[in-house]
Amino acid sequence: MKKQSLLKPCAVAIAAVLMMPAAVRAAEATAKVTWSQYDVTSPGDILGGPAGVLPGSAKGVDSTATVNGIEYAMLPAATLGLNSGGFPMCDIGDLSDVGLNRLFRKSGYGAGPVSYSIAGAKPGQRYRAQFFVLNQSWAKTATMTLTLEGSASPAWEVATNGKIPDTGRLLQAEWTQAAGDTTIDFTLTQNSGGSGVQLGGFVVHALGAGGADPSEVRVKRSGETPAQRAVRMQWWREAKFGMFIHWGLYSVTAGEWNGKADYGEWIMCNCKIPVKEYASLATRFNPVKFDAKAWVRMAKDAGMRYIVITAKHHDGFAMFHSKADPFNIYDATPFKRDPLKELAAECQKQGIKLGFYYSQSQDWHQPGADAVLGRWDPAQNGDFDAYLQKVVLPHLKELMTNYGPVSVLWWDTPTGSMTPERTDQMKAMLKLQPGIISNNRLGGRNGGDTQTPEQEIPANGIPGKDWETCMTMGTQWGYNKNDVNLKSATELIRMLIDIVSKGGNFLLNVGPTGEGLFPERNIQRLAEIGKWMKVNGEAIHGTTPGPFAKAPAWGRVTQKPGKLYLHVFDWPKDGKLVVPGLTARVETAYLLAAAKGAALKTAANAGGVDVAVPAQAPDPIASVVVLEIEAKP
Ligand code: H79
Repeated sequence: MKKQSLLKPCAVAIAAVLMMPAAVRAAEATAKVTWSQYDVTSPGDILGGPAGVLPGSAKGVDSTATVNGIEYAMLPAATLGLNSGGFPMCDIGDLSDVGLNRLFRKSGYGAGPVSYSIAGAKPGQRYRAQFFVLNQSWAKTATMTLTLEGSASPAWEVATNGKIPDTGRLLQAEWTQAAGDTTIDFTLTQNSGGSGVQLGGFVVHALGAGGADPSEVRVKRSGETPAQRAVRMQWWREAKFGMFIHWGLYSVTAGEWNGKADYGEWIMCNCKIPVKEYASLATRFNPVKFDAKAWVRMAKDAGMRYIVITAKHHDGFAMFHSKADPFNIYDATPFKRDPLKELAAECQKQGIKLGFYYSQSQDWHQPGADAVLGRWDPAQNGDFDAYLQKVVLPHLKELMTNYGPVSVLWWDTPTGSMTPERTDQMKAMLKLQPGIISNNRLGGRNGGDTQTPEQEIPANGIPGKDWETCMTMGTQWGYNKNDVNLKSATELIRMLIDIVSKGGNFLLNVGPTGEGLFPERNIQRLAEIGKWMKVNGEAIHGTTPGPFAKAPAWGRVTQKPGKLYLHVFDWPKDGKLVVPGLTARVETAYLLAAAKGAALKTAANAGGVDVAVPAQAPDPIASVVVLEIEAKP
């Protein structure tokens, strides 16, 4: 095989700062993987293309990034088979998707890993995967390890061994594809610490002998294309606002156990209630006041476009009629109804999407499942795989089969038991619902479709990702009669606006009672939100973040093509709403709350645009001023 001069000699000389021996996974077929770092001095270095062919020329370039003052070109979405200088070079997909992702969030569920899978690899072929460090300035610790792990045979695993490469450094791994293996799967993980690094420029090169036919070594990205993904995500991206419902056996306790208060849906664990004793709550669970039609109506009237309900929370109690296990609302309670069936039918009827929350790892009832704070009852001991086969997979199959269209699968609390072998089996069940959207909490090496900040709104959103803040009105998810200090409707509406202005969705929780009712305090807030949404929903649904890098002092901005929506929290006392930095020509301005004819005067100046507004805010919560602007050429 011809040695590739992928990097300029000088770069190679400066390079090889770290030559890391491959930490190869034991007991599997091994491939020698070299892992090295180089200084990057030109775009050609990054992408390996011969100078002047790619990506230095504009041909096929669809995005750029600047690192240390050098502009780098990113390969376009199309697979490239380029035969030059002896090796074809192939890109693994749309780099606007995979190339400039911020891979790791500072903490919590959003923190990596990111997986790639490539089909059509050639056994015996030598491959090289490359990426570069776009920005590590917010990686707070120098001991973070990045691991690039190949799941296909031969198994390989390379790590930076605690040293984070500097911004602008190129990292690469090389291996020979094993006999009979036509896929390349790899996963990049941040192992510990740090607040994140941004990586870019992923490419996989098939290294061939001189004159190799590119068609023979073409590497194609497998699975969904970014365009297909955009179609699948469309309803969710437009919906912006959904209802989370936490309802289960815990609701019967109303948050109290033996006089101890305040435990919501975690009461079984927090009070270490023995499995049998907790299960006996089922005899008292008879929520005859449950009314699917009313619940769906309340969500819709609040301006919500989807509902995600707990099919099974950590307590292991299935809120649907399962043939797989009797610990469910149909078989174990006097209720003898399947609320998820009723909800599914109502959601269909009223035209709102339905999704299921499912606690896949943690289950305090089933033997062998995990309990993140430790087991407290010997009845919980057992084998995880038995739990997986007997409970999780049958449950998922039922949920994906018996309830019509299921729009969301909301996993939670992934544990160390979420190995690729297990999560692959769970994910396979989702294939029964082709359009389904699943979150990033399955675990293993599954990134998921959506990021899930819990009880928080990321300061700057999560750029480049689909994300959804889930939040309670009070402090807990499951019904707790003592959880009475709720956010006000004003706070909740402003949070919704804030989230949407940053590109996210808001999944707002309701915890119904053991009788099947929404608590009055939740109903009241939903109604107030609905009142605001009825007037202003246009400024929420189907919008994207406003064009300004910084939110204006008076509120937030969302937009649709040709329209800016100014959500004003602090109404100007002098009747002049200043929109700093707006350069587009304003054609019309009006209050969303007023008849469309009532135009507001606008004046453009060097600093932006001033809008003359009435002295009184039309809505003390948030008044929306619409600016119809000239369409961008
Ligand atoms: O379903 C909701 C939560 O029950 C679930 N995710 C949302 C959507 C969740 N499970 N675990 N966690 C969130 C994080 C763990 C929180 C805990 Fe605790 C802190 C467990 C024990 C201490 C909160 C406080 C729950 C019990 C006491």
